[in-house]
Amino acid sequence: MKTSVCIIGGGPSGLMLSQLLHLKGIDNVVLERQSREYVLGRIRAGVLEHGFAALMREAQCGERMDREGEIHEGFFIAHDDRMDRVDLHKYSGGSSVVVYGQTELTRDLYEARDRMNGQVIHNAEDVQPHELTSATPYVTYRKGDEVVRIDCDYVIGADGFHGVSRKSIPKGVLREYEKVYPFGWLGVLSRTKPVSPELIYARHERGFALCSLRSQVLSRYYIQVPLADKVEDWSDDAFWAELKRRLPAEVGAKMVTGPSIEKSIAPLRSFVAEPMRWGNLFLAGDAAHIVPPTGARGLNSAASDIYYLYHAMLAHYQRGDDSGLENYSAKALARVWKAQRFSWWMTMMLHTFPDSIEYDRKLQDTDLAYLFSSEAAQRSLAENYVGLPF
Ligand code: RFL
Ligand code: PHB
Repeated sequence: MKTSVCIIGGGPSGLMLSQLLHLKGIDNVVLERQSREYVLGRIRAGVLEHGFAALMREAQCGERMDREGEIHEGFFIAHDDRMDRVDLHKYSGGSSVVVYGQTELTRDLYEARDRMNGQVIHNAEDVQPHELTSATPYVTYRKGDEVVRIDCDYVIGADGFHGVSRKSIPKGVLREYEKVYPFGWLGVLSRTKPVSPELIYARHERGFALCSLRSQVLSRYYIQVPLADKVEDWSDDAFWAELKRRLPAEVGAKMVTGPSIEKSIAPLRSFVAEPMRWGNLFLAGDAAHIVPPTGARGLNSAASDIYYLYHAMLAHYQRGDDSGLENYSAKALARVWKAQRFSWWMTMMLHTFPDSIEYDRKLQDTDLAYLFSSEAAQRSLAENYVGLPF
C-alpha cells in the first residue's frame, strides 16, 4: 500500500490530523491498535479550549459540538469551606471553554472519516515504523497472519503515551523529562444532575476533588487517591461520601448521587519527550507529552501539535516549503512546556502531598490567597486555562 502520510494511532490527535489533511487532498492512512468500540469506551477529557473547538470546525466536525457542548465562562475553586469563582470570560478578554466529552468528539471524528471514506484501520497488530531517516520510510502491521506494508513520505506518531512511535527514536537522540506524582485520580461517571453548572476544583486536607460534567444529566467527578488504591477498593457509596467531605458543606448537601456507569483510576504524571521530530517521524499529542489533568490541558496541547503539523504538511505539499516541518519540534515544544508549567502549578496548588511539610501547606494557602486578591494572577490563570495562542 502507498500513501503520503501514515498516522499511527486513532485517538483524537491522529483522527483530527487525518481529517484535516484529507480535506486538503493529502492522502493518509490511520493505523489503530484497538477496536473502535474500545477507543470510544475510554472516558477522558471534558474541557476543550476555543482553539481546539476551532480546529474541530475547520475539520468539518464541529456541528454536534456546537449544538450539544456547553460554553463555560468560568469555574470555581473551593477551599476552606468556601467557593471563589475564576471569571474566565472577564480575565481572558472574552474567551471561554467548551465542555464536550472526548468520547463524543472522537465519535464525531470517526463519523467524518467514514463519510469521506477515510482509511482508518482498526485492530492493527504489531505496528512498526521503519527507515525513518530515509526518504522512503514505511510502516508495517499485522492483520491475522498477514503482514501489510505501507510506504509513505511521513510517519506521524499519534499513538499516545504507551505507543511504539516514540520508542523508535534512538536513546542517544531522545531526551525524556518526567515527574510522577504520588497519587492518582479516581473518576466516576454517573447519570445524575451535576452539582454545579460550572466546574468546581476543590482543595481539601483529605485530598483534591473535582466536580465536572458532560451534560446537564451526566456528571463526572474525581477525587485524589493514593497510588496504591484499586478501583475495587472504592464502592459507589464510599466514593460519594468522600467526595462530599471534600466539598464545602452547602455543595455537598446538594449533591445528587447515583450508580456509577464508569469508574477508573488515572495516575498523575508530567512528561515531555524531545525532540518531537526524528527524520521523517513526527510525534503529536500524548505520544510526546503528558500533563496531570488538573489544568485540563492534555488534549488541548495535542491540538496545537496537530495545528502546526497540518500547516507544515500543507506548506510542503502545496508550495514545496519545508520550513514548517523543520521548525515543528521547536515550535510545538515551546507551547507544550507552557502547558506543562500551568498544569504543574494547578496540581501543586490544589493537591495534598503525603510528604509535605507545614511550610509547603502555608505556600499553598498563600498561592490561593494571592490568586483571589490579584486581578493579574486571575488574568494569568484565565489566559492559560482558555488556551495560549497557537
Ligand atoms: P490517545 O487518546 O492516547 O490516543 C492514542 C491512540 O493510539 C493507539 N495506539 C496504537 N495504535 C497503533 N499501534 C500502536 N502501537 C499503538 N499504541 C497506541 C491507542 O489505542 C489510542 O487509540 O492520544 P491522543 O490522540 O494524543 O489524545 C490525547 C488525549 O487522549 C489526552 O491528552 C487527554 O485525554 C488528557 N485529558 C484531558 N485533556 C484535556 O485537554 N482536557 C481535559 O479535561 C482532560 N481530562 C484527560 C482528562 C486525561 C485523563 N486520563 C484518563 C489520562 C481526564 C483524565 C482522567
Ligand atoms: C473532565 O471533565 O473529565 C475534566 C475536566 C477538567 C479537568 C480534568 C478533567 O481539569
